[in-house]
Amino acid sequence: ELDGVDVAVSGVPLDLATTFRSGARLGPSAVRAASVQLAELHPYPWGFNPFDDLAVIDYGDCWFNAHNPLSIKPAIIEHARTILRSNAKMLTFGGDHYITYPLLVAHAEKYGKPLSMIHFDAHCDTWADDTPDSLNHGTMFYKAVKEGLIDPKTSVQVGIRTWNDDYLGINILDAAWVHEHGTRAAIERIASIVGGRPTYLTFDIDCLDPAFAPGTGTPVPGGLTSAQALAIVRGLGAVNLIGADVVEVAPAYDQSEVTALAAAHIACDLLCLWRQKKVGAR
Ligand code: 5AB
Ligand code: MN
Ligand code: MN
Ligand code: MN
Repeated sequence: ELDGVDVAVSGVPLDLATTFRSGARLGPSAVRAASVQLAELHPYPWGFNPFDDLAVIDYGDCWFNAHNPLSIKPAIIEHARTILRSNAKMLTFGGDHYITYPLLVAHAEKYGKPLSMIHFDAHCDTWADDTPDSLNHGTMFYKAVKEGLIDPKTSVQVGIRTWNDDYLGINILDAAWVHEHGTRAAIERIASIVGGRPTYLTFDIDCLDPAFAPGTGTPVPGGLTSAQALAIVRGLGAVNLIGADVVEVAPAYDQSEVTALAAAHIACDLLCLWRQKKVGAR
């Protein structure tokens, strides 16, 4: 069914009660709505439209029984397996950041574990959690390291500005580091950490400063500007990007809709990276 498709976009409108304010279920539809403009424009500053060269389909949303928390993880894994059985790359919109954990399970099955990871976030999401079926959105990468889904030494977290504990050994380029050293240095560090290994990219919109992304459940001041985040993502052409997600958009907190617009631009730039891999830089 997905023969010839380069990228399958899907949404996971998961909205868990593990955060202090909810609303991420409306993220996928808000990002899709904002991206409609991008599909029609030649996005600045690439000078081409990625949709001209890439076969992109919207696979729709992954549905699960929200009343049965135990069904959520298997539903997301099954959804991802269906897409990854073809050679399509997944670009997934959240939804609560928890979704990245089952997505990593499915990508590690397809590409072999451990994967490398580039993780944009205000938070490390590595709090210790040995509860087998926990759906907490702050503990996924603890589980992912413990279960060997990702290799901490060849993974990196970008934009961090909350208390964290580096006991898992994941590299951290915190927001202050990016402000001090700039995006060019960040791109070089990231590329040298992940090398040419199969790399999953997860973009929690709260890596951006609340001035640029107020529409999220857990905003933290001092974050990246949207220009910095876009510059870094655009600079990742050398990375072997096997899949990506953009999560935690909660549009209800943002009357201006800039949050969904920033998320859509990040998503469009990820498509541009895949387009570059397919047809070469122009
Ligand atoms: B995110 C906080 N501990 O539980 C909580 O947004 C933050 O996926 C968790 O990075 C942040 O709400 C999780 C205060
Ligand atoms: Mn976060
Ligand atoms: Mn997160
Ligand atoms: Mn959050």
